[in-house]
Amino acid sequence: MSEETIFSRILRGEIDCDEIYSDEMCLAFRDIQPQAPVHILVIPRKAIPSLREAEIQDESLLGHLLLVSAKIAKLEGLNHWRTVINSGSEAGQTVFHLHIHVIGGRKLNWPPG
Ligand code: DGP
Repeated sequence: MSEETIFSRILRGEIDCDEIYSDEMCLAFRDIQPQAPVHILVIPRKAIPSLREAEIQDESLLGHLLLVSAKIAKLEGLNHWRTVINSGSEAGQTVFHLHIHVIGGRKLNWPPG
């Protein structure tokens, strides 16, 4: 059982978002605190708290999220980008509804902080 998050409220339309893409499995919208010129979040409609809680039955959903991430990056005109999934607060996760960050539009350094 996962806890209610701000992303559940966005999925229900209770909080506005700058929507980029939507289908039966996921929603994508611009991050409210962008870290780069393009910063989009791809979230499943299913409320999985983080990748730690993902299970084998989520396999096709996780693949779908990655493919949607790449489709969106290309639609945004990106030739290179970074996809990030933070798992756990020490890794930088603040919203406990699994999400993929799609970040691009500038040079991205490695290693990350
Ligand atoms: P993370 O730190 O990996 O859990 O990423 C959560 C991201 O969610 C963070 O970059 C900010 C973004 N965020 C938090 N609340 C909202 C919101 O209400 N709307 C939008 N568009 N983004 C949000």
